Amino acid sequence: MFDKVLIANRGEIALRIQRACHGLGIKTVAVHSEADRHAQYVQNADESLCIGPAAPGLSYLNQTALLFAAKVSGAQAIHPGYGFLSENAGFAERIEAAGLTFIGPSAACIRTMGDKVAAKRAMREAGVPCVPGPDSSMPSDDASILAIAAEIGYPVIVKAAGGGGGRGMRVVQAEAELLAAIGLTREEARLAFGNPELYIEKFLGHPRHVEIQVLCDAHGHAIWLGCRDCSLQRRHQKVLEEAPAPGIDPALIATVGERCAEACRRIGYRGVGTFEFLYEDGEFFFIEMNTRLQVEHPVTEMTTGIDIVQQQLRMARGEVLSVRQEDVQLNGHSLECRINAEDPLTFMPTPGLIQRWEVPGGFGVRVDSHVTTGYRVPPYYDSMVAKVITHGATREEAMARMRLALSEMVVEGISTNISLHRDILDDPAFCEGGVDIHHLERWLQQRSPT
Ligand code: MV4
Repeated sequence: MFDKVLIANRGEIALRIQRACHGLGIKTVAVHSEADRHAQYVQNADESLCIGPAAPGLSYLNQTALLFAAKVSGAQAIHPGYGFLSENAGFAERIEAAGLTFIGPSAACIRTMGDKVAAKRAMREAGVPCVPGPDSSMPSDDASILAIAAEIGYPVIVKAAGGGGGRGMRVVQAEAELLAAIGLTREEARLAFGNPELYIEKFLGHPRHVEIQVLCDAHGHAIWLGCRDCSLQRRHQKVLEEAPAPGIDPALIATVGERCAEACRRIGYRGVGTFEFLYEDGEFFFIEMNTRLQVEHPVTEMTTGIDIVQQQLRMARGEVLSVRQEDVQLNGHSLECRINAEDPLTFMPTPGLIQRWEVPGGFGVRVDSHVTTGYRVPPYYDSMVAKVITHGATREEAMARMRLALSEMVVEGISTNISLHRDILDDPAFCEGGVDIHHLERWLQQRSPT
């Protein structure tokens, strides 16, 4: 049990976690870099500590500083948020070794899911449908490699076991290119991840990115909380997410969701997790599991009525899951627009002073943001400044509320991508629903040829 949590993150998610803690009567310790000293959520925490200079490596990624801050403040648990140290198994181990609680799954589960080959093997064994290809790392002899790829059938994709999130992968169209592609990807993987291990899969040409949220306690109970569609992305950065994924048979989602929950029971997973799938031609194919809270968790909250961060804290405190699968009612539709401090055409970050900040409101509208008028967006971190989330009985209603919400939002002093979101909500293909992972980049190219 813990009654004081150190929040090892910044920005909107630090505020989101702080609110969930306060709602449960848990005290909070905000840690911040020198650049975030004046943020509102730092002032509103029960205690705050500066952990280092602006550079993330010296502050939010500084494990020793974070553990020291927990010790001096008396926090008994650490919430890592997303990004930074949230999927670092070594950090989870150090926290547990210090006698504190890491708010997340066990270090062993984080490590398994960090190794994409081990993750796929575990999920296939548990009955989760995976992308065709062996669940073992690539052999070293050329003849075996060529045989594996021929068996899968071209095109194939070569991925680094230590990669994920779009890093360390290469598509191979034909046999003649395979061995060179493997050589290049192996060297990149060795440099980037310190792990040259690769694997090979069937390449899917036009999939959607659909993910399933799970919630598990430490007593063998696991439930799934519907799905999200995160296909609208640019350079592996999600732009707009929604729940549920439009046009997919709910019975199929339920079947896959139940497999995910069963896999969690099997491996003794605890806390929140996300199963990432590619969805193509009516089928789900598992690619990766994320062991952290995700940016887009609010669309699942809006459609299930479940406070995922509160549940995450309760699971970490050792409570028995109070929600049964049959209690989970998927209700209506939700959209999330990620508002970034960036140029809407060039996507270059636009840090600086926010001179005016007016956020939308009303029925079915939620804004998760740490920003206020007078806030200065620092140049050192991710450029997301707000998430605008809407809910409606139908997808059309959620979209109409989003158009209205975006029309009410006023940001002066810096550029944002609000106009991009407005344009996306006018795109007939997006309005139709079910666009693939390449749609946004294709659409951006057509609207402003470069
Ligand atoms: C793939 C794929 C096609 N076929 N795997 C990119 C991020 C990483 N999580 C996995 N990724 C992909 N894996 C197979 N077998 C296409 C992608 C991909 C992608 C996936 C999800 C969201 C956006 C994407 C953009 C480009 C490529």
